[in-house]
Order: sequence, then C-alpha cells, then structure tokens
Amino acid sequence: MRVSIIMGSISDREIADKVVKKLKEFDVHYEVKVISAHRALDLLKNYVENAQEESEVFIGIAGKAAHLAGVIAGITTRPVIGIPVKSSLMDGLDSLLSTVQMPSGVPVATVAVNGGENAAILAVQMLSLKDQELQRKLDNFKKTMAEKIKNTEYRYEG
Ligand code: RP5
Repeated sequence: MRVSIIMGSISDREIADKVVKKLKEFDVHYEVKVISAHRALDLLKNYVENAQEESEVFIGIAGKAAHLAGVIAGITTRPVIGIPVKSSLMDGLDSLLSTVQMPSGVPVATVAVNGGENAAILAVQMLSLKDQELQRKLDNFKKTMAEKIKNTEYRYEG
C-alpha cells in the first residue's frame, strides 16, 4: 500500500512536508514527486500511469491555476485528493477553485487551502478500508483528539 504525493513545484514543499509528517505517524508508505501538470505534462502522465500499479491513492499539491490534482484524476481511476496551495496574491482562493471545480465524472476530493494534514488523514482513511491495523490507529487518533478537547480549560486572563 502506498500514497503518491505530487507537488507542482518545489515551492510547494512545505505543504508536502505536512502530508509526509502525518503519513509517517500512521506508518503509511509514500512516494513524493515534483511534477507540474503545466510544465511537464508528459512526465506527469507517464508517472501516474506507472505509479498506479503500486499507489492506491494520489495526492496533488498545487497553487495558482491549480490543475494538477484534476489532471491526475483525468489519468487514473485511483482516488485523488487535491490540496490547493496559497502561493499567489489571492490567498489561495484561486487554487481552491481550480482544484475543487471539477467537471462531472472526474472527482477530486479537495481539502482546505494548505490542508496537508487533512489530506494525509483522508488518504489513511481510504487505505484503512482494507487494513484493520490502520483502522485501529485511526480510532486511537480520534480518541486522542477528543481527550485533548476534553482536557482543554479556559481561564480568563484579562
Ligand atoms: C504552481 O504554481 C505550483 O504548484 C506552485 O504552487 C505555484 C508556483 O510555482 P513556482 O512558480 O514557484 O514554481 O504550479
């Protein structure tokens, strides 16, 4: 089981790092590539066609006219998660709309702008459908989050 993470530019690496950090917490295997849909279309097609043999889920990370995840979804029938990146003067709204507004028949599961952590968790949830150990880790992850909230106290410090 493996997740393929593709970023459009090395300038997206901070977001890729967030994905990798979370996947490592769940001991999920991954491969990371820098391939732009606009600057290296043939390379992208080639990579996705080969990687889908081993990777169950793809994550596309891109900013500006963020078509990367959509193009990946055009190539493969594996589930594709899109992470819009805030990398222009438009606060990521341009990337969000470019990633989420896919035509019928070619879905991209789009997470929040710069949402690397949620993209990783969603990928783990997809993989857990066929993996009980991952399911158990996700249950623990949820319990820990709830505990943290339960133990958070508010004190007025004015
Ligand atoms: C997108 O344009 C990349 O995903 C990146 O977020 C943005 C800027 O890329 P660079 O010009 O920094 O390479 O394709």
